[in-house]
Amino acid sequence: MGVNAFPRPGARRFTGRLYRALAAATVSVVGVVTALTVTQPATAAASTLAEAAAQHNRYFGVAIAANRLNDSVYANIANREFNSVTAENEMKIDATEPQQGRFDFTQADRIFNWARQNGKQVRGHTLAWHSQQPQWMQNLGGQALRQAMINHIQGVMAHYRGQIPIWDVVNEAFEDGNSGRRRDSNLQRTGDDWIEVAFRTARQADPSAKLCYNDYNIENWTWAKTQAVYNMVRDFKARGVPIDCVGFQSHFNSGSPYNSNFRTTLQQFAALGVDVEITELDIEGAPPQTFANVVKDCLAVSRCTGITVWGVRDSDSWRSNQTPLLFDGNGNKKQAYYAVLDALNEGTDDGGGPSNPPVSPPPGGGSGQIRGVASGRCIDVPNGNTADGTQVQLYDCHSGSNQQWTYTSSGEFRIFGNKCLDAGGSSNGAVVQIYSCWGGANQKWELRADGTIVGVQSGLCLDAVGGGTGNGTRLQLYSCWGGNNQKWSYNA
Ligand code: 9MR
Repeated sequence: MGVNAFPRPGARRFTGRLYRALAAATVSVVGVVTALTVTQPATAAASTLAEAAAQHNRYFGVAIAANRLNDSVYANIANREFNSVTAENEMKIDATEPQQGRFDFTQADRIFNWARQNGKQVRGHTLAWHSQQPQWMQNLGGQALRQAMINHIQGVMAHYRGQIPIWDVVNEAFEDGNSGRRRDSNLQRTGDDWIEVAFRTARQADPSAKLCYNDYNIENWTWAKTQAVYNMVRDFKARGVPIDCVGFQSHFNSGSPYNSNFRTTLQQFAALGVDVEITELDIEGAPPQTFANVVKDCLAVSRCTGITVWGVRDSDSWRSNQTPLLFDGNGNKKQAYYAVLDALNEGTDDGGGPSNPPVSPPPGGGSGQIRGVASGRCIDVPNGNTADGTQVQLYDCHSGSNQQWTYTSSGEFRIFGNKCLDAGGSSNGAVVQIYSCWGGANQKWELRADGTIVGVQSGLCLDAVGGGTGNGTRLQLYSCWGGNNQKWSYNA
């Protein structure tokens, strides 16, 4: 049982902004202080989103509206910064088949050709959807609608066969809220199997295309909708229904906020054997840190193949009043842009991976202590009390069973056999206690490479209250901020 502290974060990396600041500082004192040296990064930081993402073999894309391509500010930014393009509306059903059996690719081709001329990949969006159906389709039902859906998929994919490498085949087929059910729609009423029929049809229509299911409100691992889509994908993989990828739209706002368990979601889906993509990213108010977190989540998951933001400038957004994008209405780079660029450049300077990936000690690898970095003390169940609701504390490390925790393959910390480290809430200050194990997300924890232990339900860090280090200090959940009272080593 050798002590096995989490890997230390690597040597401080110069992120783009820090590097720029240091470089500027050097210039301002040149000739005065000659001893000051700045270590040059091995690889120069990339200066556009596409280049920075390409260093990780990811694409960085944007939703494009055909009627804005004549706006030179818009087109210049789109061309300079992005290497993947999604048609915001032009490849949808109402645009491509306005009358039954009569396809029209005028607007779709404007975007496709612009992307082609500028060397960009196109993500196809979207073939089967309850929304933006032309009137004739809205009026159909039953077998006629099922056949119309099949014809539509075949017609659109035939036009772009071999030329659009990724398609959103089915969009938004699940209900919001806690039901975990399919969304009611005319397509759903043709029978539960409509989704798999769509995927099988798409595979036949263009065997070279990667086929995605795309949805929103499936980013938070604890949400019923997320679990429902996960179960569908698992079932499809088990039964051989052709599905290659899941698109997480990632329209984050106050009603659907980003949660750091997004990384868990991406990992869990990827573990089913599909790629994952962030397909329509925008965030209310464009908080730089949240944008950076989303980027880091994608970089932490090897099957996360790319990120698309849903528009160029705030003024182009479907939610322009929320100013949720990376460029302001004048086309200036926002703080969120620099946060994204820095997050993409981080970890490439020294050839290293993402800065704070989860680590997984071998499950079933025995029990061990969880020792606080600030305190040197261990997480302890007071007096070996096995009652549900007993709050844990810091205490001098010893070999007693009330400090022996087993990290399981499902992410629990077990003690006394069937008790789990349990969060008694999901916001700052929530108590941390032991409770009978029941499989809940409040009993699951992610170990991060920087030594933090993050609650899967809350996305918050396991924290010694008030930065306390003494015997008897209680533990709680608290926003992760990098302090040593939130860092731990686990020696199982
Ligand atoms: O951004 C699109 C907006 O211009 C359209 O009016 C709207 C119509 O439904 O669709 C928007 O794009 C949606 C995307 O196709 C699917 N996910 C949600 C997007 C935002 O509504």
